[in-house]
Amino acid sequence: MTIAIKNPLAAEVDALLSGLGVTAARTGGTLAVHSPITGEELARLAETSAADAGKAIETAHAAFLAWRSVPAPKRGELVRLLGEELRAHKAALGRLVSIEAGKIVSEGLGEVQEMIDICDFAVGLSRQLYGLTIATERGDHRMMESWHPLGVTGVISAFNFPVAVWSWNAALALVCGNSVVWKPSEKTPLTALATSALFERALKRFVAEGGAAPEGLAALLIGGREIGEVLVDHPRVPLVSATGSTAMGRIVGPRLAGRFARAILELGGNNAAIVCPSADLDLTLRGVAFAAMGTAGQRCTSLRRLFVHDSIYDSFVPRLKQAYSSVTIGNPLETGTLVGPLIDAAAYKGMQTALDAAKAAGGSITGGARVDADRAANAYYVRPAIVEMPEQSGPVAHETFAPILYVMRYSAFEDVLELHNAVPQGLSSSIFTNDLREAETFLSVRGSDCGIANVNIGPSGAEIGGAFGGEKETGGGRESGSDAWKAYMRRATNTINYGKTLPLAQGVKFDV
Ligand code: UN1
Repeated sequence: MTIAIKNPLAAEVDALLSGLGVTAARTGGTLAVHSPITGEELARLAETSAADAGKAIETAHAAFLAWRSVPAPKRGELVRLLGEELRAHKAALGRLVSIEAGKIVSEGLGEVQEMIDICDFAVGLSRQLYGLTIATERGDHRMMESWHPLGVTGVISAFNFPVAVWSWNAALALVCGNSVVWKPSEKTPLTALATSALFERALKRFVAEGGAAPEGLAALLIGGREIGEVLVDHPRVPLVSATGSTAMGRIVGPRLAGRFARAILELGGNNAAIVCPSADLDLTLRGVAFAAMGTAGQRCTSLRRLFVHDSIYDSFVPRLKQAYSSVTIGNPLETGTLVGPLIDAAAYKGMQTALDAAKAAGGSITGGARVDADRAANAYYVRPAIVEMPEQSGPVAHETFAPILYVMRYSAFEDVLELHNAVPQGLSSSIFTNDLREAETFLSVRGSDCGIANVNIGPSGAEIGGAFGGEKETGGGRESGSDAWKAYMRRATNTINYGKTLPLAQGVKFDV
C-alpha cells in the first residue's frame, strides 16, 4: 500500500526546514503559510505576541550593550561563519525560497548568493569602519570622527526577497556592533525561520571558537502588522529598515520620525527604461525581458515603463511581444520555467484592476490573462502583459506588483527624460543606447532622478557592492554596499587638545 501524500510541497518543506535546523512547530499556530506554486498550505505557525516582541527587543538591547564592545573584526568573524552556513546550505535555502515565494530555481539560489555576497562584503567592512581625521584651526589640537554602534536595528522585509533583504541589513548591522530584530513578511515566515536557524548555527560555531556572543543578538518576530508596529514604536529601537510598499512607508516613516528614530525606507519603484535609436536591440530585448518578466514582475526593481524611440518602435515592440508570448510560465521548480506564479489572489486582483484602468486610459493590452487556473485553482499564474499606452497616464504612475510593462513612444530625447522622471517613485532606471551623449546625459544631473541608473542593463538585478535604494516616494534609504553602513552607526566628532593652553575656536576670548 502506498501512503498518499496530500500536500507534496508541505512534506518537502517540512524536510527542508528540519534539515536546516528549524525546531519551531509547523502546525497548530494561527499564521497559515501557503506556497504560491500550488496554493496549498505549507504550515501553521505560532505568532509572536506583542508582549513577547517587547521582551525580544529588550533582550536585543541588552545584547547590543555587550556586542558593541566586541572588536569589530571579531564581530566580522560571526558574519563570516554565517556566510559559511549559507554557502553550505545554499541549495536547501534557495529551494525553500522558490517554494515559499514562487521564484524560479536560479532566482531562489541567486537570492541566497546575494546573502553570501553581503556577508563577504561585511566581513571586509568589519576592518574598515573608518572615520576621518580633519584639519583643525587650533594649534596642538587634533580633530577626528569616530563611528560607534547604534543599538537595536529593526528589519521589516517583504515577501519578494524574503531573506536577502534581512541579510543586507543584518550583516552590516552586526559588524557595526548592533543587534537585529526582524519582522519578515507574514507571507514568507518559513524562509525567515530557516535563516534564523542558520544564524544560530553560525553563532554556536562562533562561541565554540571562543567568541563572546550575547543571547538575543538576532531575534525573529513572526506575525502581521501589529508585530511590526511594536518594532516601529519601541523606544529601544533607534533604527528601522523597512522594505515594502509606499503605503507602508507613509505609516512607518512619520511614526519613526515622531520619536526621532532613524528610518531606512526601501519603498515602491516604478522603474523605466529608454530604448534609443542606436541601441543594440538583441541585448535590449534580453535586458527588457528579464527586468520586466523576471520574478513575475514582483521585484521593487522590476521594469514597469518602457520608452521606445519612434524610429525603432515598429521593429522592436513586435519582437518584444513575441518574447512575451513564448516565455514559459509555470511551476518555478521545473527547469525551463522563466515566469512563476504571483504571490496570491490579491496580487492577481491588483494586476487585473491595473489592466482595466490601462484599457480605460486608452491602452492596448497583449497578454495579462490567467493561465493554468484549471490545474491550480488557488495559484495565480499569468501571462506577462505588454500595454501600449498613448501617453503616460492612468495606472502608469502607480506601482502594480505584477508583470505589466507599459510601452510608450518618444521622439525627442529631452522630452523622454522629462517623462522618465515624471512619476512619484525613484528607485531604478536604464537607458539602452550606444550614443555616448545620450548615455552620459542620462547619468548626469539632467538625467535619471533615481537611486540607480544603468546603461545597457535593465533596472533590476543589482549587485550588493553598490548602495541600493531610491529617491522620492521610494523613501531615500540606502542598504547594502558602498558606505550604506554609516546609517547603522552613530558618528561622534572628537577634538583633542594636547597643548597647554586653551585657544577657543573662531578666535573667541573668554578669560576668567
Ligand atoms: C527588491 O525587490 O526588494 O536589484 C530588491 C535587484 C535585487 C534586489 C531587489 N538585487 O533586483
